[in-house]
Amino acid sequence: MSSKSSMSRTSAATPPPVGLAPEPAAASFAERQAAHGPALHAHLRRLYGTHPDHAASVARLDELLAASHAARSAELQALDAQRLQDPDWFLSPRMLAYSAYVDRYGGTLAGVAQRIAHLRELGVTYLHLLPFLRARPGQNDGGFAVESYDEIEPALGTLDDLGSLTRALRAEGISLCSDFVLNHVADTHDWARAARRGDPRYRAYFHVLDSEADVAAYEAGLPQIFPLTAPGNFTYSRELAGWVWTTFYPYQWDLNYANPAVFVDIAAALLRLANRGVEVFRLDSAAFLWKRPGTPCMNQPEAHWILQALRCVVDIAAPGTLLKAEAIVPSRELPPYLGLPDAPGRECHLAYQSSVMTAAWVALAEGSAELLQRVLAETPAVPPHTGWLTYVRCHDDIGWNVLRNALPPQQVPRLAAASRFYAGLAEGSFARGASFQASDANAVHGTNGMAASLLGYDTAHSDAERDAALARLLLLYGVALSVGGIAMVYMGDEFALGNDPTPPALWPPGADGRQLHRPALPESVLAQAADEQSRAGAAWAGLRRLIAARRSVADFAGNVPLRLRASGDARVLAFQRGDVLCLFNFAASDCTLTLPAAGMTDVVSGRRIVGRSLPLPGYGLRWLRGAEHAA
Ligand code: OTU
Repeated sequence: MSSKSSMSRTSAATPPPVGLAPEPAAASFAERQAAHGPALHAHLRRLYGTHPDHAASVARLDELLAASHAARSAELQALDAQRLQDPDWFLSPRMLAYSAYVDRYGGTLAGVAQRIAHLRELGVTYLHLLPFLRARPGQNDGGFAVESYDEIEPALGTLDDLGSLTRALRAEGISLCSDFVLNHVADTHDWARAARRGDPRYRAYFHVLDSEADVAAYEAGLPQIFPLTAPGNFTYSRELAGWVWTTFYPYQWDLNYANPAVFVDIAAALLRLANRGVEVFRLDSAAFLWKRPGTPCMNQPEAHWILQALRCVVDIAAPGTLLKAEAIVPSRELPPYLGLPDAPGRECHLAYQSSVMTAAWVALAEGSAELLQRVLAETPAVPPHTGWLTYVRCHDDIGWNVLRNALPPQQVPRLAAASRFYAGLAEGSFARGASFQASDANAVHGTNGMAASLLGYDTAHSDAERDAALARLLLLYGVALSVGGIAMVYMGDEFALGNDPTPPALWPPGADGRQLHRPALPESVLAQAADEQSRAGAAWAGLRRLIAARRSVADFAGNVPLRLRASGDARVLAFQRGDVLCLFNFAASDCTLTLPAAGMTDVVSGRRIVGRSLPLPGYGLRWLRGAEHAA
């Protein structure tokens, strides 16, 4: 990647803050410790300074960092050195993420390795595999109830398989991203078992409330993540004679990060996985790490300090490693996960851009770019050496509530309308999704469904309708690929794979509505890729054309700022990245735009546009070079 001009523009605009660690550079362990140790110790002091175990846990952590660095393979240390020289390596427009469940994609970890050719053809450089560590038997929230951070789920393979897979991926230039479920453990994890046995040391790993009055006091301020399938945030345990904090399912016990031993044990678990070759950690439920009475117990300052401390940990002991925040939170709360104003860029390297993703779905339901444009206008530029993870769909529902505060109160019903639209309940809806955790059709919670099913593939009965569904799929992926950051393809979307056809009665035990968008990707679908006449082949070809074009545009690097442009048409979103003007028509109807300059070049087709008038078909997108001359 060579976007020198844009990179210098970014760093010129954002001078490094005073008093923080210097810009990373290839450094020895001792130098890294000298650079990041003071910040790490400062974070631990403000989190745990008054805790009786503070000094001992700092000493334990320092030892752990040295031991972990010493145990790191030569290959991984070489990778660390390379990345320290190029801290923007992951912001290149060549980066492309792919997210899949191991069993749904390749059956096992070894099976995933068999599909590397497919990843290579798509252009993937970052593979996010959903939880593959040993999970609680029976119900386990798709693996998000982890029983051991040091074992692989037996049905998926072994630690050796993980090692082989990471090496095979690395040889192809693909980084493995693993979920790191750090907010909670399974109720069958050794720590939870010890707590239940009455060991006070491990009881202190969890939040155990003594009285129903305490529970009620907390509940008053708390949101409910699964109000229908797991109401409330606490679960009574007879063995503990108290109420355990369980934000998600009752078998997912929230860890108590007010206890420094929890922080050190979690940091140790993360470093062991990093030394096994995991290059990126998806920090699950990062917003929930700190509890404070009278608040929603999300996005608390201490949660950010914990993440900043973890960042110091990887910067010292495994500096080639990336941290990605999974914080599905209101737009305003999201930017701090890339660094608070007093420490820009010193938290996670990446964060899910859930506001833009959700607003793009609203835009499509409304046939208007208005809300998406507003969200983009309110999104600050990312700090140096950080970027967004941009996406269309993932393994979770589309959670409408992240946009609640982006709308004036009287306009919140727009979210309910979008939810109804994608559940196929609105007049003229092409979607076949389902509402998630909503008690009635007007409630605003989430929407489930594969992109293809939400975008009209299941309701298309003519070629024109099938073309429209494909255009919508490419429109949303076009936004994710050009808005800035690492774009992620959710498994199956590259083939316009629809909802899981398995009847709910046959879903895994305890599966909730999100199972709808967790289908398997059979070999037969991959085999259709070459046939552009097929549904799978047409999506594959269209998406690969966009991905290839994106790769050729240096201005699509994650550190090139986005500038909104007025399109002159409410249906059309317009923004500029460097020299490239990006246009997206969210309505079914065609329109004609006036371009800022004559002679612009279409990045995808390579064609030159004659004059300044551009017809943009319904659901059409254009990436046009030559905007800088006009600016
Ligand atoms: C995360 O998600 C995971 O992505 C979910 O798959 C897990 O169920 C959950 O944590 C518990 O581990 O709020 O910010 O669909 O958006 O549960 C974290 C709801 C989360 C998810 C929500 C979520």
